[in-house]
Amino acid sequence: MNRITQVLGTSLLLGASLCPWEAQAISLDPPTNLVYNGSFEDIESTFIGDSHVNMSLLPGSMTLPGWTVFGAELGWVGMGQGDWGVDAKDGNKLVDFTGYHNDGVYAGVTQDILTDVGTVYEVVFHIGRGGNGDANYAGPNAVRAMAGDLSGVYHDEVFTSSGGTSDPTAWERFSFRFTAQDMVTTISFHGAGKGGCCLVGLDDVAVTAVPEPGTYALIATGALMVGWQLRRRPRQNSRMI
Ligand SMILES: [Ca+2]
Ligand SMILES: [Ca+2]
Repeated sequence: MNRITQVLGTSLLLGASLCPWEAQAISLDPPTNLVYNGSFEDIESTFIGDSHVNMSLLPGSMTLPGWTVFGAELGWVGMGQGDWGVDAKDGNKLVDFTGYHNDGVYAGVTQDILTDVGTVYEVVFHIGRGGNGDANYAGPNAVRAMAGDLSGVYHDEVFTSSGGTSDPTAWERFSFRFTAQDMVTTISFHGAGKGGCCLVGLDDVAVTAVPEPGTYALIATGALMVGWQLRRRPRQNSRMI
């Protein structure tokens, strides 16, 4: 074990023995994604693809793990032999709000997540277009995103991707924030516009708690504690000799 590892270990132990805010000060864990299956993957082996590696899901369906379909038929799109050439942003599956119907009536997906009242959360998601080589896949595409609870909607916004060439698949990142007002928050996304006929893609959704401003100061305090330990240790050792 080198000295930096030893000191870090000492500091972490020190943090564990101190009060909660001091322990938090040296915790550098990445924020937890509160969305279950934000990548729309086949994590429970429920996907049954057709000849286009697509699974058509009707409103009310809960076949896609973590999500409930609403509004219209949804395409749960996979990648593989016979697919439409649309590449997922993450993993190998995505959802298409135009489904097979492609008629301008859009599907949506919704999920309830556990939240802390008063905490600010950031929602990050990706809108997809293209991948087929057909201009009908080129976008621009629009997705309406909402967050709220039984008492109302906190956030309601339409996000529009850019258009462009239809191949390869292009994914654009969007985000918004909301302050939770209940212990359960419902997030939902549905199609709101499309260039061409055939695809309004969504993939790679994440909801994470936004650290309070004071947390950054605490993290800096933790770093200073580690630095102080590194500087102090040689003098301690020299006294022992
Ligand atoms: Ca995915
Ligand atoms: Ca479609």
